Amino acid sequence: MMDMVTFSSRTIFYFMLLLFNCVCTKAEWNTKDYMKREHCLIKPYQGAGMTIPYWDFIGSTMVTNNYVRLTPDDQSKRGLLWNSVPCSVRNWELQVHFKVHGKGKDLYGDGLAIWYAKDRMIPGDVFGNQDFFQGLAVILDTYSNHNGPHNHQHPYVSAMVNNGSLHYDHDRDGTHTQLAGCEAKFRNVAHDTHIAIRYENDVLTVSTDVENKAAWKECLSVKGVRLPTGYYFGVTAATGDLSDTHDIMSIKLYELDMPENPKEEEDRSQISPSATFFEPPRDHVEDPKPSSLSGIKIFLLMLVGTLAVIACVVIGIMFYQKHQENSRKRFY
Ligand SMILES: *[C@@H]1O[C@H](CO)[C@@H](O)[C@H](O)[C@H]1NC(C)=O
Ligand SMILES: [Ca+2]
Repeated sequence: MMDMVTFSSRTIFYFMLLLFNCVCTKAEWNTKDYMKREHCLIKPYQGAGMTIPYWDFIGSTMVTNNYVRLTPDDQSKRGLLWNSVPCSVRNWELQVHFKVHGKGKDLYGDGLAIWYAKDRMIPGDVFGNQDFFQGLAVILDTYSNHNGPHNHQHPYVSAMVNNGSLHYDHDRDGTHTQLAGCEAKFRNVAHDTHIAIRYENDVLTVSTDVENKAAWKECLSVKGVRLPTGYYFGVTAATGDLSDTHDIMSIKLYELDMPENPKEEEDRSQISPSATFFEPPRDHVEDPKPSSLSGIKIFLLMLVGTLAVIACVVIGIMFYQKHQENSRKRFY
């Protein structure tokens, strides 16, 4: 009798496991990578009551049957959605199915951000999350705060790595501190929009699928990115004077193939997030430094002037001597 009970509950457990895996990996073509259920947000979201297994949410975040709404299309909202299980996977790919839409035709904002960060559930000014964060942010910025001339359009996707010392500067749309970025027209489109963040062997690659082509398009790829293990995944969004609806349909984390030599792998649990390569600021033209620039110019002008004077004097002396010789010859 006991054996029967154990057997059947185990069967149900395995059947459920199979079912989850099927639902999760259905659309995946790379069978070597597998999904980590504990970092996954998939339909149906709700567990018992208003909770989502493995996820916490605060602020304006609202859970429905078909999406998790981080912010409605109303002013001054912040919505946070954070995974409650730290990620021990070293190489991973996070795929987020999202939707940004609203009534605004020309004015809308502010956008959303996808996080792999040390601290979770702390509201703040960086698209709903705290500033001076530790970890990685992939920012989907829909509103251009910068007043000066632009090198890029919005919506704009960018990546930022922070060890807690950097401030996200909205006035420059974060271009000071970004690793790289790209334009992506993901807002108010009728089709599905996806973003993939791949972190493999210290290479961070962000791709989008927002053009209804069912294919990933590379947005940015940066090597030399060091992220610790044990951080949390999260998604946050914010509205200000301008607003938009920011929805999350699904979040899926895939563990990627282990590196060839796992024995040489260093322990990443204690390192500080860092990036070797930063993009030079895009739309921030350095203010000219008149003193030092004209100083160099004056120095060069004086140098050229002095050389010209010396040359003239030398030529003049030579000419004079030649003339004197000629005069002397003429006299004799
Ligand atoms: C944090 O990053 C800044 C600049 O990116 C660097 O100057 C500083 O040394 C870093 N601090 C730590 C503890 O890694
Ligand atoms: Ca902005």
